[in-house]
Amino acid sequence: MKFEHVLVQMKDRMPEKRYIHTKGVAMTAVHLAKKYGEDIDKAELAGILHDSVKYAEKEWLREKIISEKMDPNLLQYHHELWHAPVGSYVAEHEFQIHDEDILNAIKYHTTGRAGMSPLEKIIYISDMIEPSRNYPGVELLREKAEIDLEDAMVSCMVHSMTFLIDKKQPVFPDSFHCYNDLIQKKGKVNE
Ligand code: DGI
Ligand code: FE
Ligand code: FE
Repeated sequence: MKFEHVLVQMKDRMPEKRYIHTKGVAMTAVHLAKKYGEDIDKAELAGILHDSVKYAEKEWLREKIISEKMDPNLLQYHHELWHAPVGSYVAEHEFQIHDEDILNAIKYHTTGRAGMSPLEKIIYISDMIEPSRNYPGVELLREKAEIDLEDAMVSCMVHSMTFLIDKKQPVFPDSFHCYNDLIQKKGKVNE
C-alpha cells in the first residue's frame, strides 16, 4: 500500500479485527477506484482513515461535535454515527488531509447523503463489502459493485436502511435524502 505509514498509525487506535476491516476497506476502495476511473490515492487514504475514531470515547466524540459546530442533529441519534464526522475532522487536523472529497468520503461513510461524489460512494460501498464483512446478502452486494457503482450504492443503502427499519431503529435523515436522491436520479420514480 502506498500509504502504509498512515495505515500503521491505525493499529494503536483499534482492535485487530477493526484494523483488518480498515485494510480491507482501503484495498476494496482502491479496486473500485481503478474500476470506475477515480483517484486511487484518495480512495486508499479515505479507506485507511474512515474508522480512525471508531473506538474514541463517546463523550469526547460528543464534545467535538459541539465544539466544532458539526450537525447538532447527530446528537439526537445513535452515537455509532458520530465517528464518521469526527473521523473527518481528525483526518484534517491530525493527518493534514485537506482534500475536500476525501474528507467528505470519511464524513458521510456511515449515513451517506444526497449528492454523493463517486469517491464517497466508493468508500460507502467498500465499507459494506470488504472481504472480512460476512452478513447475509453481502455476496450480492459484492457482485453489484463489480457491475455498476450507482446500482451497488442503491442496493447498499437499501440494505442498511432496511436493516435499521427491521430492528425499529431510527434512521438519520441524511440516509433518506441519499436514498431519494439516488432513486430520483435513476428516474425510477412512478415506474
Ligand atoms: O464503522 P463500521 O462498523 O465499519 O460501519 P459504519 O460506519 O457504517 O457504522 C455502522 C453502524 O452504524 C451500524 O451499527 C449501524 C449504524 N447506523 C448507520 N446508519 C445509521 C445507524 N444507526 C442508526 N441508529 N441510524 C442510522 O441512520
Ligand atoms: Fe464506520
Ligand atoms: Fe468501517
